[in-house]
Amino acid sequence: MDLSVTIAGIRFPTCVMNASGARCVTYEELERLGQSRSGAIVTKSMTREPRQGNPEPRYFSFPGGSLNSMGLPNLGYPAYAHLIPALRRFKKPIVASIAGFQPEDFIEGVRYMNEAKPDLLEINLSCPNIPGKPQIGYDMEASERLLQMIKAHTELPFGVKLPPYFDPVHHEAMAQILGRVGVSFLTAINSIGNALVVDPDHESVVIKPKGGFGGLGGPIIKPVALANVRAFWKLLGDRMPIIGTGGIQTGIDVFEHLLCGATAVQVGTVLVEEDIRVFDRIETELREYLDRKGYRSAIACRGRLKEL
Ligand code: RRO
Repeated sequence: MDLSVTIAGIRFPTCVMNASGARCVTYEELERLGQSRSGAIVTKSMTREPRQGNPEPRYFSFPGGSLNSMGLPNLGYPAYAHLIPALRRFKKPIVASIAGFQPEDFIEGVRYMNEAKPDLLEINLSCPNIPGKPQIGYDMEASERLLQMIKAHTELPFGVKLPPYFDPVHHEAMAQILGRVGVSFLTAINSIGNALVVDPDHESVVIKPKGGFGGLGGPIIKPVALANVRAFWKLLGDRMPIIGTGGIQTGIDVFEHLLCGATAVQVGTVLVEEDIRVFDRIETELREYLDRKGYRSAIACRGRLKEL
């Protein structure tokens, strides 16, 4: 069973990797991803300055999923630029996730990465948790301007991490932008922003930042994630690899993302909950399920979702 995939000319040994944010902030965490069965090492979204992130509690797990408002805790561009070369020894793709508060930040991050040479850049257009900073991906003009600027400043292949969209008009507008800019891949979806979980016993919100509003992840968001993967697949097809993320807990969940059109997938909430052994479990489950279905590779089922 071949679970390897290629995105923007980069070969991934398996199609299941960590989502940016999940156990990938520190050097130790990135090393552990290197040692694990993750198909890549994806960094936490990085910013110009190191950040502690938002006040705690800022992550809450509940039966349906997770709510987070981490607030971009990360080591900063220079630190990641310094440690990325040491991660090459794991012989799997390194994906650097770039964030920023203004376009110039992203350009600065790209400059650092031009030196550090990760395999791919994932431009985060969708962090929902910075007070007063809307998700760039919901502003089509700002997204295109930013991506064109990035294109002009790097030779590295780069993709975008998108927020969930809930109307076909927005999928179409973003697909056109991605085609015009010529990005190498898209990752869909980031957490569903500004959700609220209530603790009825304590008559309280469950996380501290932003009055309790945060990004929703985990099984509860899988249908929204699948819909976004499918919508972009139908618009872009073979022209743009899609990394599906949202609600993956099992090998069958991976299969569903692949059927909708994903080339690879990322796991966030389940990686936080289960730690890096989750990659072994999901890989085994995916192999068994594909085998039972008569598929010989992960890529063979891509996009093959039947419509009625
Ligand atoms: O750090 C965060 O609060 C965070 C980010 Br940058 C993101 O892109 N998505 C998310 O759910 N949390």
